[in-house]
Amino acid sequence: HIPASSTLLTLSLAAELEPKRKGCVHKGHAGRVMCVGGQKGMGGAIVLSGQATLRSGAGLVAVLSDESHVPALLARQPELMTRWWHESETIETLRGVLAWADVIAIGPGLGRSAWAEKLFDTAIASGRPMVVDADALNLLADAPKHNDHWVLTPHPGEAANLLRTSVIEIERDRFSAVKELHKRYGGVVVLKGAGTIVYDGCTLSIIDAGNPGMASGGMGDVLTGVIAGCMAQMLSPSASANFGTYLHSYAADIAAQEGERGLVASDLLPFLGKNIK
Ligand code: NPW
Ligand code: AMP
Ligand code: MG
Repeated sequence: HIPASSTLLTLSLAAELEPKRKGCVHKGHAGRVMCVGGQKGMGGAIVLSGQATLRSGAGLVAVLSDESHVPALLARQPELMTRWWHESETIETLRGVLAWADVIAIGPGLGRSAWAEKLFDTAIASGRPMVVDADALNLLADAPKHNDHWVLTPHPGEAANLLRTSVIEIERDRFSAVKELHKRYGGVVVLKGAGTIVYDGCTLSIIDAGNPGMASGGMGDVLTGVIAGCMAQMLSPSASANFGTYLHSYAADIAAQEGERGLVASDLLPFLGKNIK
């Protein structure tokens, strides 16, 4: 059942949240985002997040990943900057790398190794606004924390892990699940899947866009970047989660106009810059 207090986030409501670019803006004003993730074998996930962050309007984007991914990343998107950190280096060095960012997006392809844990703990300690996704959500489930400055983007599997329950229980009552996630972990929660919902502790939005073609690998990694790109442009975590989630589905609907079959996450990238208004 749909709670009476929920809002259907339609095209016209999303357009009101759309970030505006001033004529005199420069790249430093449009925000610096560090996308953190991509253990060996998972480089594609964090490349997609980095590309989506750029395409949603952030001024400068860096990807902090396994060093082995740098050549592929630069070949794919030379506008991205590259960073890496080895476990043999100090946490002080890592702090310095992360200090560059206005916003951190963490989790896609991150894994759950000791390297991943150090990246996650140091990102949290930086106090920066964050988008927390994928493996970073699983690390959060292992050591729960509450924070008002993050956006959490679980799919039902990650939500079940965060609430120590099953995917079936999450899907049985998604509205209660998103509220419980907010209560336990704080911030703004985007519960993904067919019928994505966003809860900021006050308003519960149902995203009125998206299609089944989105059920393919890498789609959530793009969403992480879109929300981080919105946060970098000075949207609040709530506005970033609502507008970013709508924009992601809106781009997917345009990309699927000729058919949903075979839609892949990178197909969304050219449409993330399209004005909604
Ligand atoms: P079941 O049992 O299949 O029905 P995982 P992941 C459930 C990276 N990637 N509705 C699902 O349920 C990511 O960034 C890298 C219902 C299962 O229990 C992560 O770091 C790519 N249930 C890492 O891989 C491209 C749903 O969740 C569990 C659901 C693992 O992420 C791919 C599976 O979740 C990927 O993005 C839904 N809508 N969605 C790359 N190119 O480098 C999920 N579930 O084990 O966290 O697996 O989401 O693939
Ligand atoms: P992830 O599982 O992290 O890759 O995220 C998948 C993304 O695709 C999320 O934004 C989901 O909401 C979206 N998605 C997956 N399946 C569907 C579907 N059947 N209808 C609409 N959106 C979907
Ligand atoms: Mg994902």
